[in-house]
Amino acid sequence: MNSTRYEGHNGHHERIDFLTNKEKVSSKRKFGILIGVLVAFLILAAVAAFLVWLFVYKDADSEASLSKHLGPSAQVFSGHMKLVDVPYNQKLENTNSKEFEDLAVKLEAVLKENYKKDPLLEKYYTKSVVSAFSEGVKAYYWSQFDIPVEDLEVVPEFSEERVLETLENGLKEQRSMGSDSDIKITEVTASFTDPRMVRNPRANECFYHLEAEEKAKQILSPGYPKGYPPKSRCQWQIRASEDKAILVSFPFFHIEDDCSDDFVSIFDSLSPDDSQAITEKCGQRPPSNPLEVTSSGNIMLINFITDSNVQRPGFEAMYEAIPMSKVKTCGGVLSANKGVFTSPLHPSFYPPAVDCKWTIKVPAENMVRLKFTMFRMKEPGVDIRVCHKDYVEVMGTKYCGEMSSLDLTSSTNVLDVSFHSDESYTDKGFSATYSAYDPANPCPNKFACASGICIGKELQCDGWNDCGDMSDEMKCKCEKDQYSCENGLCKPRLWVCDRVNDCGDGSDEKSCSCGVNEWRCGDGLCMPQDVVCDKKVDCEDGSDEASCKTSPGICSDFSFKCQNTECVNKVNAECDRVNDCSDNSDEAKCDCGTRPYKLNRIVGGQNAETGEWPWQVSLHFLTYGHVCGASIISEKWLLSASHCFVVNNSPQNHVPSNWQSYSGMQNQYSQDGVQRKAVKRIISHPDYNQMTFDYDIALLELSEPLKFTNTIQPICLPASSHVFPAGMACWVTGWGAQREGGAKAQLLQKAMVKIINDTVCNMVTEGQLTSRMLCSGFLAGGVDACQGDSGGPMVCFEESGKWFQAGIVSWGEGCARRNKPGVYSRVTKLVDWIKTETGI
Ligand code: 4AZ
Repeated sequence: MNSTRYEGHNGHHERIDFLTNKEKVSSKRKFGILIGVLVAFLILAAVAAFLVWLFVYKDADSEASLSKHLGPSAQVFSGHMKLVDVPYNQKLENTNSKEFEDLAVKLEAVLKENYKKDPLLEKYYTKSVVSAFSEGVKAYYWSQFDIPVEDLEVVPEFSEERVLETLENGLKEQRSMGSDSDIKITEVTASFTDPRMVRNPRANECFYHLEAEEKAKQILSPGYPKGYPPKSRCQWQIRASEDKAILVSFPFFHIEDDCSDDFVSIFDSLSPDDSQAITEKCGQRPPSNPLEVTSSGNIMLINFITDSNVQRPGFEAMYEAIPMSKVKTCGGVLSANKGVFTSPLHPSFYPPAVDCKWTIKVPAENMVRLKFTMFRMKEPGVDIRVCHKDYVEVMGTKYCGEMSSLDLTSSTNVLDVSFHSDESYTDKGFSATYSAYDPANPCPNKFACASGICIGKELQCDGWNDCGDMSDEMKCKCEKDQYSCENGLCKPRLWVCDRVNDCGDGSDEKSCSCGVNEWRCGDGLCMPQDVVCDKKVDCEDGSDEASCKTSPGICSDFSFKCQNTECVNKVNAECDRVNDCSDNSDEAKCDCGTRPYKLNRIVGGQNAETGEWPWQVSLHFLTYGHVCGASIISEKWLLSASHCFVVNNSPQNHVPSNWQSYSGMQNQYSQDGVQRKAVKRIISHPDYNQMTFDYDIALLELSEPLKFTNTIQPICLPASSHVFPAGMACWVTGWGAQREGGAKAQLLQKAMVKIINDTVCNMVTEGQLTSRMLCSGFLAGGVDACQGDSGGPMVCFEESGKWFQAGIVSWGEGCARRNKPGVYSRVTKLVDWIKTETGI
């Protein structure tokens, strides 16, 4: 084959004649290979074409007319135009009618003409579609522009303002010069719109034209309740007769948690026009907080958009026509001595575009006390200091956003309260109570706080801030058992030198230094100086031995013990990012106590943020739902309280299969990011005492390991030598009752509690404290763990940048009572048992 080449023009038969036998065989094989390669290539091309079809074309919007055009650079604007001199004809509501077609074509031409006047818009303009008409005569439209990827830098110039300005200029021109078109437009809106929300008016798939009537009718999301399909694009256009508004309520609502993936958006228009959006919602709503929205006119548009990832059950909605008077009538004169008033339709969302004014008029010699018991007027992009959109105005101040309470008092006997809602985004609004009071005697038989509220007389000068503004604790003459703070407050003597700044000016903690030859223990007690570093623990918290410079290898109870039996005489040496042990065992197993999520630093209220306490676990028992808390200490082990599992007359509590653990949970009604694991084994501490709650600790082994994520992480266990000093601020978390005897919380709650010194703790618990317990909270009451928080963690942040678990919620007398702090199992005293049982 080397030297023989065929150079003639004949077919390959000729060539074969020149070949040897061996070459003949090899040539046949080559021909076979060539055919094989060709076939393989064809198959590959077919597969590639199929994949392109599957991912590019099939995945795009199913409406063929749009999917061809909406590339990554498609920019869509939607809005409405108000027409004059066009008689409204019911047939315009039928998108298949000739009337619809004729008028739509004319308007689409007008839009095109207008865009042509701006070279930038003309360049990228693709098309305009009139999607609906409504009484008034309003035409709803959308316009699409396609910007090639290479021109994307010009996008900043290509703005909503530019589109609107072009359309408005078109209107002005038409007005001043007259136009050949027989259509006059008096008003136009245009706002940037998510391309997924625009529809061809004649598309059938998941597109509904509905008529609201007095009798409520139902809407279901596709696939409800089994689950909506991926990439759903649904739209419901709802109309009512001209004198009616539309009320839509959602008895069931559960879609994905992230609104950038799946969402329901509702408009006070037939266009998905952001300037007329009522609301956009995602996630799951409990039955106690249903979504209920109202239109300001007789039209409404609901959009349902989903991505291809997570699918949830969807929603059920009811729509009905309600009298316009119910929506538009509000405000008035309130002349009773007390009363209640609310934003329109509260607790449903108030309608867009309403203004109300209430004038509260009480007898001439009286004044008005006004209390908002619920206040929620939140809107995207609003600065709550300015409240330029929806607001309540009282005595010249505008209020908006979300407030847990707002108390106001008038300066005369008349108080005006105004409510304003603009065209876009509404919320639940407010509920307020008012009452008349006599300024000469504002609180008959009660104490009047500076804020105007009244409290029981016995609460004045008792050391507790009952008014909330301290006014009940000012100018007090202190009793014998009270300490007189420098700022004039009186505090129980018990609180002096407890390392908690009870006075607020630090005076109760200032003169706590001990004598010249004395050492002050962590709990405030004074000891002779020579107890320090005598290798004997004299202070209860070990502070006299904790920071001693002893020769390496010499150990005290408060030294950190390295794996190689060396001792480190340094407070809290473990996981502090400094290698103290020669075998570095103090920095081993330190993948714990951190939270991956960047959290919003400005947190109001007590609801925890997602990922804020990633070691928190909810334990569900049989069909009771949440019963106890727990914490993650490794992939397979949870830490909780024994009293959750050892219950008199209830052997069921000790059966592992009766429990389910939920990690990564924040909302009891939402499973997003949650890992549910069955419990394989429950190990209660053998010395747990049901009478005294001593050794109230249990370990749960999971049936399969957790996968750590942004919202699921283990907490650090402290070494037995770890010191959590009195006064240290720590956090307790759980879904327990929000007040004594109250209901369990739906959202994870957090509370800051301070470690209380053992002497005080033992006193206030009337001697019930054992060395396996510690107190945390506030002797003043008000902040505490409660029923349902049991087993959950109390954690403290160390300078090393890690969170350590100091306690397990165990018991207490009631919840948040004065002088009755929460009692926790002391983890440092039980950590050796934890390590022995789990091997972690
Ligand atoms: C309980 O019943 C409980 N105030 C837990 C904690 C506290 C009280 C009761 C502390 O699980």
